[in-house]
Amino acid sequence: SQLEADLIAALGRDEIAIVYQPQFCTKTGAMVGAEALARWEHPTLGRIGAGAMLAIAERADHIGQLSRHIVRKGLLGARDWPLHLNISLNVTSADLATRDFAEVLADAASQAGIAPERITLEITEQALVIELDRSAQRLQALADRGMQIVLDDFGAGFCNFRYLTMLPLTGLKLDRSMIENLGEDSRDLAVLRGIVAMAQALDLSVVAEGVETESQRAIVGAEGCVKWQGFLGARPMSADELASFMGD
Ligand code: G
Ligand code: G
Ligand code: NA
Repeated sequence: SQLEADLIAALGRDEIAIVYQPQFCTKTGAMVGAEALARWEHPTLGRIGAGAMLAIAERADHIGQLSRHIVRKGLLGARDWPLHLNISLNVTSADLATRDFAEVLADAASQAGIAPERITLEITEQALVIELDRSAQRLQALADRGMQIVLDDFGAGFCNFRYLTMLPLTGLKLDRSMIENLGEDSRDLAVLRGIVAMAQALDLSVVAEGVETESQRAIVGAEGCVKWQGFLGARPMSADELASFMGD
């Protein structure tokens, strides 16, 4: 299709932009890192989000190439960050199916001068269902290099609790649907509490995403989430915008 051809051209023309959304420590309020999010600035259609872009790449059999591009660009854009800041990258099933993904990531990190310990990989359940054993092995190789591995969108989707013990995870990232009604619906608070207790028993740290209000921020902090991310703190922004955000 035209879109598939456009995407292949976009990789060469540098139309794939990476934006970064800051993450904050719930205890101190300090910025502790940012999540890299990819967007396609299509010359005529305008902005295409990561989900649609990845689906097009998958159809065109270019997902590996797109992922490598995003990982390299995302890490390079973080090369001048202060050393205490972490960078989160999103990982798909196609990435985990790629034999040399760990090398690609490690090479990109070393070129950007970013220690593996500063990298968090956010994996969605969708990324795992394909072949759980193989995904677990691939993630172990990345964990062995020192990267953090977080299960993304936790609490949405099918939520297979087996993943929690089968995978070399360091944390959970709560889906924003779990945060949305905190403060209004006491049942959501009960669910949050239960999940944080379970995570703590498993030695997993919990990140809350989609935090939009001060009340939500206060609750996730009080309930033991170590980091939060959301429009209350900052929207996703370009590397340049992030530099001035950090400078303020
Ligand atoms: O920012 P946006 O609304 O487009 O993000 C939608 C979803 O797409 C997010 O939940 C995120 O997990 C995913 N996503 C964003 N950027 C990337 C990326 O670079 N790679 C992958 N695999 N997923 C991404
Ligand atoms: O699941 P993941 O963390 O990859 O999702 C990131 C996506 O969530 C991005 O598209 C980002 O724009 C969006 N997002 C980030 N913070 C908020 C928020 O506070 N509210 C809403 N509605 N979306 C958010
Ligand atoms: Na994510």
